[in-house]
Amino acid sequence: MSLAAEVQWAALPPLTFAGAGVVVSAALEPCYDIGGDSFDYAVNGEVLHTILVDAVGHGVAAARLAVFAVDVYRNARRSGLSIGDTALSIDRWVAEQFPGEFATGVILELNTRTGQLDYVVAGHPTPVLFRDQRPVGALEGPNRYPFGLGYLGPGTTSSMGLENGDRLLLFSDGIVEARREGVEFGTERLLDFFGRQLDAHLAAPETLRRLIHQVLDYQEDELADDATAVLVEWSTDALDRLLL
Ligand SMILES: [Mn+2]
Repeated sequence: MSLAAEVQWAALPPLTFAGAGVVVSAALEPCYDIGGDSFDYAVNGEVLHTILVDAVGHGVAAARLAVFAVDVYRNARRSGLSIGDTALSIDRWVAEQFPGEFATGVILELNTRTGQLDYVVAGHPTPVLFRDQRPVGALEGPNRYPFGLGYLGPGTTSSMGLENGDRLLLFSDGIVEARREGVEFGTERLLDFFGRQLDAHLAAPETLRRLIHQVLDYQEDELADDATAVLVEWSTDALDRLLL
């Protein structure tokens, strides 16, 4: 394992968590020299907190920046900061500690009792909502500046209400920008593939495993960037489905 991979993997939580009403599962396929993707989640009472970040650059520097961004996130979360203030905190700390660098990311909070979803998208591919196995579309709301440039202001949070059975797919650009002969894997291919897997009623970790293999196959096992996907399922029988 490379040093960059040590830095990256030591910071990751268990890849799947299932609780009452919610399943969160992630798959991270690093490229050869580590592209700087990372993620984290926690469930506090009835609220699921999740982040996915993608640091600029490659190697140890990118892994350190990604892990640092997640550290700031954890600290903010444990301090009880709102999601908007958490985004500001990451922005400011990354600007201070890694001047001239940045990380894109998505932060979300889901109330697993009511389905209330709050989120911030910071220069990152916008998560896609699936309802009844079909993509409804990308989450609405502004896509803000990445973390670390010092441009994030107040009012960065968007909100919506999920319906029972909804699934959210977070992903890094390494998934959609995987290339074969100059042609990107692309969002359309991602949504089509994902919808078909959801239709097969697979558990979240198996769905993600198949997605990563699809991306690897597409690029003939030579990723140019980390490919990461995080799936959040909100439903009353999410846990039952995982255990089937
Ligand atoms: Mn990337």
